[in-house]
Amino acid sequence: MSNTIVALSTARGRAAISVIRMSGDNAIDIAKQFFHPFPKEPNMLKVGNLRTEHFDEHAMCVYFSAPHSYTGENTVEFHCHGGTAVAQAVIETCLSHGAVMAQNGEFSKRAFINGKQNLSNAEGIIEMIDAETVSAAKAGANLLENKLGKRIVALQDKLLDIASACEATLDYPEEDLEGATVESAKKQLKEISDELSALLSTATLGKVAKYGIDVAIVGKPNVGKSSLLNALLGTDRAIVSDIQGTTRDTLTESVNYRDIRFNFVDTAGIRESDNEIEIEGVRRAKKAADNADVVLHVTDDPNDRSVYPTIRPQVRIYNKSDLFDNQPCCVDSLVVSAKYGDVEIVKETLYEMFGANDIETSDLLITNERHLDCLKQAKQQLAETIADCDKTTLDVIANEIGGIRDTLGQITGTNASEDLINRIYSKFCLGK
Ligand SMILES: Nc1nc2c(ncn2[C@@H]2O[C@H](COP(=O)(O)OP(=O)(O)O)[C@@H](O)[C@H]2O)c(=O)[nH]1
Ligand SMILES: [Mg+2]
Repeated sequence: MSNTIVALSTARGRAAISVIRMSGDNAIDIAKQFFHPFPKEPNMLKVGNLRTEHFDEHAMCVYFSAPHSYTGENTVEFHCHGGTAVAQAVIETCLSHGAVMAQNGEFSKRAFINGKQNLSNAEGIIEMIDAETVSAAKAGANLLENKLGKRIVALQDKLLDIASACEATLDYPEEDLEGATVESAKKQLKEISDELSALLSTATLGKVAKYGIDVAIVGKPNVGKSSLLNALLGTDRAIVSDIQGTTRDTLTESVNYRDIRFNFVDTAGIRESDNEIEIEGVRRAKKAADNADVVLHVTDDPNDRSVYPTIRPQVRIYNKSDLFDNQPCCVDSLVVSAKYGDVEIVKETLYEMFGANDIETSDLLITNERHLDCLKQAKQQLAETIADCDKTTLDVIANEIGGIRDTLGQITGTNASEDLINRIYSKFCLGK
C-alpha cells in the first residue's frame, strides 16, 4: 500500500490559480473529508467548498481513479485561488488528514514504478519543462511520446532474434532450420550498427535544438565586438566606448532567432597588456573561443585577412562597413555595420551553418547526453562483437548480444539501477 503524497504542482508565488495534487491509495478518501460536494465521477472538474483550518476556499476538484491517472494511483487535484497562503493552507489540510509531503519528482517516479512511463519519457518531460524554444520542446515531446523508446525496443528485438538464432544453432546443430551462421549473424549485427550510427548522427543537431549555438565574439580592442553583441541582441546590453579595453570580463547573453537559441559571449579585446585585469580578460576571451561552437572573429580593417587561432569553426566579421571605401570581398566573411546597419545576416549565416533548418523536419533527434552515452557504448560493444564473429563461437556471440541489449535497455530504464532512476527523478520540480 502506497502512502499518499501531496504537493503544489504549479509555480510558487503570486498567480491566478494554484494546483495542489495528491496521489496514493487514500487520496480520494482524504479529499472527501474536506471538499464538498465531492465529484461523483472521475475526470470531471467540479466546483465546491474546500474547508481549511482557517477559512473556506471556493475551489475546483477533480479525481482520477487508479490506474487511470498520471501516477497510476488514485489522484486528486484541487484548483484553488493562487498565491502562497491559499496553497499552503490547502496543503496543510491534506497533511492534517493523513497525506505526507511529496519529494521532488515523486509523482513521476511513481508513474515509472507503475509502468506509466519509462526513463526516456521522464527525461522528455524534463526537457519540455526546461525548453526555451519550440524546437527544444518538440525534442522533449518526442521523448515523451516514446519515439526513441520504440526505436530502442525494435533494436533490442532484432538483437534478441539474432541471439536466439545463435542459440538454436547451438542447441540443434544437426537441424538446418532457423539456425544462424556466424556470417549471417555478422551481417545482421552490422545493419544494427548502421542504425545506431544514424541515430548517433542526429546528436549534433539535437544539441542545437536543445541548447542552441554558443557563439564567441572575439577580436582586437575597439573593433566593435560589444556593439555587435548589442545589435545582435537588439538591446544595449554591453558598454560600448571608444576607449580601448572597455570590456574586461566575458558577458553571455542569449537571444532566439528562428526558434534557435543563440548564446553570444562578448569578450575582452585581445592584445598584449601589463594590466593584470586585462590579462585575465584576454585569458577568458580565449577560453570562451575554445568553448564555443563557433567564433565570430571581428575586425574593422577591410584589408585584414588574419585567422583567429582556434580549432573551432569561425566567421570573419568586417565591422564598421559605413567607414569602408572599398568593400572587402572574402569568402566565409560578413560585412556589417554594428552601429548603423542590420546584423541579422550574422544570425542567418550561423543558422544555416549549423543546418538548423533540418530541425523542423527531423523526426527524432538525440538531445540527451545520457542517451548519447548509452548509444555510443552499445555501438562500441557491437563493433567488438562483430570483430569477435571471426574468432569465437556462437555461444560467446549470443552472450555478448545480451550485453548490448542491456546497454540499450538503460535508455528506457528496463536495465537501469536504482541510483540512476533516483538521479533522474530528483531533477524534477516538486509537484511533478
Ligand atoms: N562607425 C562605426 N563605429 C562603430 C561601429 N561599431 C562600433 N563602432 C564604434 O567603435 C568603438 C568601439 O566599439 P565597441 O563595441 O566598444 O568595441 P569593442 O572594444 O570591440 O567591444 C565605439 O566608439 C563604437 O561606437 C560601426 O559599425 N561603425
Ligand atoms: Mg567591448
